[in-house]
Amino acid sequence: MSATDTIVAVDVVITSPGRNFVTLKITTAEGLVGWGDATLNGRELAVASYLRDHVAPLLVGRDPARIEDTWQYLYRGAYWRRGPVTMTSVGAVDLALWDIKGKATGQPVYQLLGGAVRDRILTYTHASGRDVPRLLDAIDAQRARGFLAVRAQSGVPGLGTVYGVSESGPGPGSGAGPDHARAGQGPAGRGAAPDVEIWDTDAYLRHAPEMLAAARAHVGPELKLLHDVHHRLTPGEAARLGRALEAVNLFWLEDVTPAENQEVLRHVRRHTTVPLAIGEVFNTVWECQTLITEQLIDFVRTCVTHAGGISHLRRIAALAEIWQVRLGPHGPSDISPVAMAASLHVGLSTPNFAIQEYMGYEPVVHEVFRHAWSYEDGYLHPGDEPGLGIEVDEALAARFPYEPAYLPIARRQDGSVSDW
Ligand code: KDG
Ligand code: MG
Repeated sequence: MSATDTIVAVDVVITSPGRNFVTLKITTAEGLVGWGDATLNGRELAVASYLRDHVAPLLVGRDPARIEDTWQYLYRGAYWRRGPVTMTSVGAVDLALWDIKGKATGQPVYQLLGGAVRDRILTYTHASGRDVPRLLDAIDAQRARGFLAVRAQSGVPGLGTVYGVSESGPGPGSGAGPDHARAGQGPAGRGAAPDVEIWDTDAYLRHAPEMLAAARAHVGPELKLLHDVHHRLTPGEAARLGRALEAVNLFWLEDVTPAENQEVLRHVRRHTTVPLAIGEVFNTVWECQTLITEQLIDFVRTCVTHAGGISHLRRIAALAEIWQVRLGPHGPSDISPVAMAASLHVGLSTPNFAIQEYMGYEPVVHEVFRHAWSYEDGYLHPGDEPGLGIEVDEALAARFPYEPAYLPIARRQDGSVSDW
């Protein structure tokens, strides 16, 4: 890429190899191609339209080397800013431009971010079961794949399907090796409308401490155990749950409350020392500001795609570092391997990066998105290919057309809608 290279094409690739992914492709006059992930689970086409209709025309003719200026242009330059659709779009452009800069300089992106500060990145995966015995089997299956940290979720007695719990336990992917670890929760339900799940907080609060104590007794003291509440509790309920879980020695308890109200975490913090992780639905540093600067959380979970790309995740990391908050970015199977690559380049080069979520992908997803990143013995590494280290097989991607899909909705026993 010379000083005069320009962006000549901006394309959006939508593919659905088992689940929907939106991918941004930026091409330069000198033939460099950069890839960015723009997947927003259940709202995919909104991001695709934002990129195609409102961003692509602005990028053609711009200098691809000006990553920060382009970020400022798309974020500060826009009157309507923030929000998941906008920030996922900005994130996709940012990833693609870092990919181009890496390819132009022949360097993996982590080298451009200051170089490695660690040799490999600790990862956690998911284990779940309809009941506790099935959960314990699922945890064993993930330990057999080498994972050193596992998120444990189970069904709740008296309730039907519970979000984040795979009906089939570890599933047929078990034999495929850790790099093909099967998703612990399926794709967003395909169909014209979201599935409805019934939620009962009291039943969950009776069950969760028992379930996690059983998991700890089963695995012994060393395995890192995590648990995700998916924003379902009030601050009082969250504080009680945190206290009840202290003996389990969790690595983290995630998303205890809907965190629009960052201040409510003060109450939770006053009553429990359980480590807290929040942030996968946040899109900017401002949404984490109180949580970080008042040390109300231990881990910030912002995703490299949904929080404005590598450039913005690094700013969140820098603020968090001052306050001894560490990063544990979102990495479910509904962000693509392109986002996983970007998160790992940040992870290798960021001192306060603690752990990367890795749910795994179906084998066909690894074929559509060929990647230099790899998994081994509980750790991930971004690889040393120039840029993000991603090649997208566009012909294969074209064989899997988009299908409408939604995350489920939770209703309480009385029929009212529960918080996510
Ligand atoms: O699209 C939503 C999922 O990515 C999310 O619910 C998964 O909570 C999740 C997690 O921690 O991976
Ligand atoms: Mg979560």
